[in-house]
Amino acid sequence: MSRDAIYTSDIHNNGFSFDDKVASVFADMIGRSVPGYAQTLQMVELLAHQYAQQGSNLYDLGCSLGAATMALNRGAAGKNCSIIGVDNSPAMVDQCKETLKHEPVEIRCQDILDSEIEHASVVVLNFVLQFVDKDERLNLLTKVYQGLKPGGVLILSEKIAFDDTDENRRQIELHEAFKRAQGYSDMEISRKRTALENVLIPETLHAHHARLQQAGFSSSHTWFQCFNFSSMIAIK
Ligand code: GEK
Repeated sequence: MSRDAIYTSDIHNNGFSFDDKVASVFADMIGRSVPGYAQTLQMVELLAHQYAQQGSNLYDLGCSLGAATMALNRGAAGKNCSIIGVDNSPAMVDQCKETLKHEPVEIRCQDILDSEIEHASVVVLNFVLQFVDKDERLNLLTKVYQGLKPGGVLILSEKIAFDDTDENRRQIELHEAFKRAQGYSDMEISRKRTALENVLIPETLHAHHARLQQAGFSSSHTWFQCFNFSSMIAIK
């Protein structure tokens, strides 16, 4: 796995995009940046095992290099499901397709706002909705809801914000302490923070649960939180 050293230099000062450079170090980057990332993958596998319905479709929206796609594949083993990963970054999709070329999964290069969701029992948005324009988020969740079969689930993992300013600052400090403990320097942390401004827009857990309800989900709950990262499950 190549080590993420992108923000050790200041050449990446034009914001953040999922380009070749990011794709080539992505596995290391997300593992050292998102507290609990490995656990979300373990639980995607467990939740797929629990909720995948025989012969249905399972979607990993914003699949990057396919880590959650493969977790879905493992979890749904033996249920004759179709596993579909979707991402609109050509760099991510090229690398994902190459890595998973012998696996029984389909990887599509497509905007998740345009992708069809049908006959689904499990849909995953693992740290992806945060990159989608806020005005489009309800439409996307509504489409996911409509594409799910009764009893199907959405697993939604996000970086989150807090209404209380002090709490928000404390959680950001803890996240930055986590990144320092993972070997990122203060300079790298600060450059990445600037690059992600206006690109990654976190919302509160309350806002997420309210939107899930608005999209039609009969119930949703938070199953994981570590600092300002969280994962929810919503049931149709
Ligand atoms: C994982 N889920 O390893 N359409 C398609 N893809 C998109 C869109 C969009 N509109 N917006 C963003 N993406 C993965 C990690 S990373 C999270 C997901 C992170 C894609 C984008 O190209 C990138 O690959 C992914 O969403 C976000 O479990 O980098 O923090």
